[in-house]
Amino acid sequence: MNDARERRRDPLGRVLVIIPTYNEVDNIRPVVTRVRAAVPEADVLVADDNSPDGTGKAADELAADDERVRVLHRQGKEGLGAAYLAGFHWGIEHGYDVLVEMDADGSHQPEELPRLLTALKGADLVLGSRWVPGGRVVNWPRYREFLSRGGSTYSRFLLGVPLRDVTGGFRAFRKETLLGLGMDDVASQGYCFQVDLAHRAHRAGYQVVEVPITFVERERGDSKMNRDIVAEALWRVTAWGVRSRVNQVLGRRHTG
Ligand SMILES: Nc1nc2c(ncn2[C@@H]2O[C@H](COP(=O)(O)OP(=O)(O)OP(=O)(O)O)[C@@H](O)[C@H]2O)c(=O)[nH]1
Ligand SMILES: [Mg+2]
Repeated sequence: MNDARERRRDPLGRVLVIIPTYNEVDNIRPVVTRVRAAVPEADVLVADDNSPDGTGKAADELAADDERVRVLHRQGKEGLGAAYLAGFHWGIEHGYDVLVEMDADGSHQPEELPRLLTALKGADLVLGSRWVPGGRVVNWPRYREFLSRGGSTYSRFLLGVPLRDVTGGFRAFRKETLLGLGMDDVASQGYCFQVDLAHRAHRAGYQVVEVPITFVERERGDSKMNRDIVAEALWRVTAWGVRSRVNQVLGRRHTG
């Protein structure tokens, strides 16, 4: 990957922090304010799925006061993955070089963004990671930690991805990484979306680096995580893993 090595010497360029929202009216203002303070050189895109609680309107008010804040209004709830894909396309079309994923619910600390971005200078994709030394979770019930650690371990072994936190959603991508991993047929739901992106980036030979983060359980609003999202992740990861093992045995390249 000579191109990638060349690129890594360059400055990062324009950074867009994408925040998908569905019913985060009490969270959106504090999180956007914290992002703007932590990385004043970055722009923010709120990708709202027409939240019934008025999050989109609250985001518009923030955008009216700050030209570095933009809002992508989507028609209805289509899931986190679809909102991110729309945000990635918007960012690439508008000339951004780095696309950051971040939740609106306060679980991801904007103050940790500079560390993610510094790590991206030497990588193609940076994952904020709860499960590397130095990473931690605050106020998470035991079962959530079990589910998250278990999901990452299961994916690591089944997919052969040497990463500790593959389900997390606090990440920084170089534009070239997103373009190179074939994001349009990425599995678009919940955890699967994150697992699929990390798996594809690793498989395509990109350098993926994990940076420890402190993940804080949301204090306001409702989680959108549900049994269907977990079940989908489980069966999809299993299907990808089995397929890639079969292809290995048959000596074929795994194509997706
Ligand atoms: N645009 C959009 N955003 C969504 C959708 N579902 C979730 N989100 C946002 O994605 C982020 C993560 O969602 P959460 O509900 O916190 O899900 P989670 O972090 O997996 O679950 P918890 O750990 O329980 O909070 C939040 O900013 C949500 O508002 C959706 O369908 N559309
Ligand atoms: Mg959350």
